Amino acid sequence: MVQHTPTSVVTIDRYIIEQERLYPEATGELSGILYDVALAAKMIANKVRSAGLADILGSNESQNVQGEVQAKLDVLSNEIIIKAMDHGGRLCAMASEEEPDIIPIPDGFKCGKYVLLFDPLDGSSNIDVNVPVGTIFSVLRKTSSGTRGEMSDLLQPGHQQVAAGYVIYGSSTMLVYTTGQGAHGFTLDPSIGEFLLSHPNIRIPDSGRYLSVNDSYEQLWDENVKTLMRCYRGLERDHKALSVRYVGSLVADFHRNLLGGGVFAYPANAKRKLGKLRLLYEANPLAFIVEQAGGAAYDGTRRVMDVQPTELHQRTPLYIGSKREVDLATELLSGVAVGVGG
Ligand code: AHM
Ligand code: MG
Repeated sequence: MVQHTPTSVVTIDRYIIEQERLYPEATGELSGILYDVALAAKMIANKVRSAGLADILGSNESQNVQGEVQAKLDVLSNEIIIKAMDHGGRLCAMASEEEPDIIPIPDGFKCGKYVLLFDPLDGSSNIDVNVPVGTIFSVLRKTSSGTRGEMSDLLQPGHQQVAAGYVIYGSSTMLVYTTGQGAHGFTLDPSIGEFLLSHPNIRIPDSGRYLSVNDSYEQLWDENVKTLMRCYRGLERDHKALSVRYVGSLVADFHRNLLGGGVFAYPANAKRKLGKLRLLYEANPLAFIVEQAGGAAYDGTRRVMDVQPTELHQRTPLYIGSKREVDLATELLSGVAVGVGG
């Protein structure tokens, strides 16, 4: 890995090229995908920033595949990403949280050797109240033999990801990505329209400071989950009491815990047997990032990135963040001790 100090000015384009040069066999296709994602992120950031001015707040009449009302910015962000990515010749298919089926590369455009999965605007129910939202993406290598991408290319376990990342549209816009060589963060300098390296080689603290969970579901949790949450709150096992912080916007909750240490949990509950979050668009990409930063992600029975997906919009319970906190979840929910819990 090329080392940079936080004071050297490094654009995301330069950083991606430097990483690519470490692999003489690289064709540049993956780098091209990352450039295009960064461009789409800048376009979405611009829309999010001007949302209150441009009369694009509020919800559209259509519903997405999960039957949730789509905010207008969801639809716009979805279109921006598809248009930024479908003609580059590097992808053979895409899938989006906002689309029911596989998104093919239009006829006439070259198909490449990767697929892209994305949640164009996560947490969009928060847009109207000015809370940070985000984009999450995952890149996998095509495994099928034809030219066009197939469902099997999209339904791969998370450990097969070649790149993943997220963009947070907050007080500043940040893009964090990994290609398996650490997790690196870039902050958008709006005056020059460039993502600049601001957080090289992010490391999540081993133990947590924050607990992010929507405990209005507590009555619906099973006893093991309730015990885990009591530990996180310092009420059992002499566990340090974590501070509760819950935005309800996954990227914002995850980002804070990644930098400050902590755990985000969206457990299964009696009404949502698989939780709420999507394995392919949300859990897997963030799991790749967190593991690269020294943390962990667990689904209540196994490592998130080991789950073999069976459908595009599959949901999963999620415990993600600092290693010790996620190890404790693993121990209490599966009964197998994997680390020091207290
Ligand atoms: P979305 O993809 O429809 O925006 O839903 C996902 C969001 C996450 O950002 C957040 O962590 C979660 O839903 C919050 O759910 P809840 O309101 O049940 O706590
Ligand atoms: Mg989402």
